[in-house]
Amino acid sequence: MIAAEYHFPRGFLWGTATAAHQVEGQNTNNTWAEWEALGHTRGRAGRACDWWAGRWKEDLDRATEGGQNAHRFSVEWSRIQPTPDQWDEEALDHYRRMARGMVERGLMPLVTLHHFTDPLWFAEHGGWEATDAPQRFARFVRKVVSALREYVSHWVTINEPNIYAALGYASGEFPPGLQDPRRAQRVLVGLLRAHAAAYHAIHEVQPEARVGYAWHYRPMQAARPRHPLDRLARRVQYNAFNMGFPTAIVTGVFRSPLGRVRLPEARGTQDFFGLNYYSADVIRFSWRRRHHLFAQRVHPPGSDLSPGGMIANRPEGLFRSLKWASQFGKPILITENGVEDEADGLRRRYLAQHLRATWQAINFNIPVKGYFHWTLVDNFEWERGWEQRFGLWALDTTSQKRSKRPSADFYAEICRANALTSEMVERYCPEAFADVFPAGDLPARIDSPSV
Ligand code: IFM
Repeated sequence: MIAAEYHFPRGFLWGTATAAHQVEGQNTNNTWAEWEALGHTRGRAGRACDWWAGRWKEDLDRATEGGQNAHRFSVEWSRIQPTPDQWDEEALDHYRRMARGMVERGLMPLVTLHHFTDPLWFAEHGGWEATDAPQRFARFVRKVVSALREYVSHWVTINEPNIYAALGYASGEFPPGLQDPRRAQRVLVGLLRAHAAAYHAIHEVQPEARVGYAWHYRPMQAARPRHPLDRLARRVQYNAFNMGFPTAIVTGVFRSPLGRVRLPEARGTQDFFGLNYYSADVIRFSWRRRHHLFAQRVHPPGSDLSPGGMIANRPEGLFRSLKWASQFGKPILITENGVEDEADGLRRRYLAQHLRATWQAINFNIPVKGYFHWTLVDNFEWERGWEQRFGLWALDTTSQKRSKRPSADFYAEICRANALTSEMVERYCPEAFADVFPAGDLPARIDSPSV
């Protein structure tokens, strides 16, 4: 018997999110293939989930059977434009077939145009620091949108520009492996210009399109709330990581600790807000962290941590993130949320708690229109290689066999019911029941009145 339920609005989008390089396999012509070959990652993408060879079909069948009605995926620039003067129509056809395959399966496609990988020729030409990078990206975007517009109306221009710039140019874990905050800021400005150029290009080709970018937001607190250096480090880190890019999209001015850049072409280039939320941070000042603006990020004390220790399960952080995102006045899509958890011991309660936070936000009139879980099947996790498993389905990379984790069934029930119920939580993650359905807020059981 259902005692209580959190019901989502009609038409809510339920999906999973993937990215080309993480699932396709056989990518050889981009910066990540090169980075892996140089030995900077724990293992290589290899065949990944074998989507390029056609396994996207069976995985999308899994998504549909799992009650989902949307899917976020990305196209690989280096396949579509292998050299500056060459378009690979076969590759474009592949993505057309995929987008059509989604529509036929009842999944609304949400397409990301850039998700961390750059074609080698583009990187050799100066990457996002080159003055003509926005035009080059817009040319590619025009080509893709013209090819897919029959099936796709929602576009994410760039995934997590802040992660791309911070990890590639400040901490050095992503290619090109630099530790230069000044260049990280320059890259972020390049990505802003590219986003703006892509936004305008998409609307030229498809005026009715809905366009956004996917932003990785981290709520942050000072480790010692009264300590002036912790507070300063937190403020600098918060503004640099969370605020510069989204604010510039509203004002047309990018402000960073290193200066101010005017970008009038970026103003108003957003039809929805794409939010990627995983975890929250506590910030401590550290003299040793010059490349990180003197900030040491740690998990909030006492957090429920993922097995690899990367993610702190802080669902209230999602509520705060949604509240923060609502200031931009646009519909919000949760474009990513999930946890690395091979044994599936944490994922079910993480999911229940984060969906409760989402429901709460909706009830505060925050316009959340969809939720895309990261991810459908275990995929290649960048510098962490195959060590982290984010999938609702587990993947054996040798045999390509998929095995369903209990979370896949849980998520399927939620998607089908368009609701999270107390009965589901009791079955899938009883340890989180009191948190997800607090006795003080709702009766644990409401008995039907006898008639
Ligand atoms: O796998 C990544 C994804 O590519 C971008 N956002 C975070 C995910 C989990 O690490």
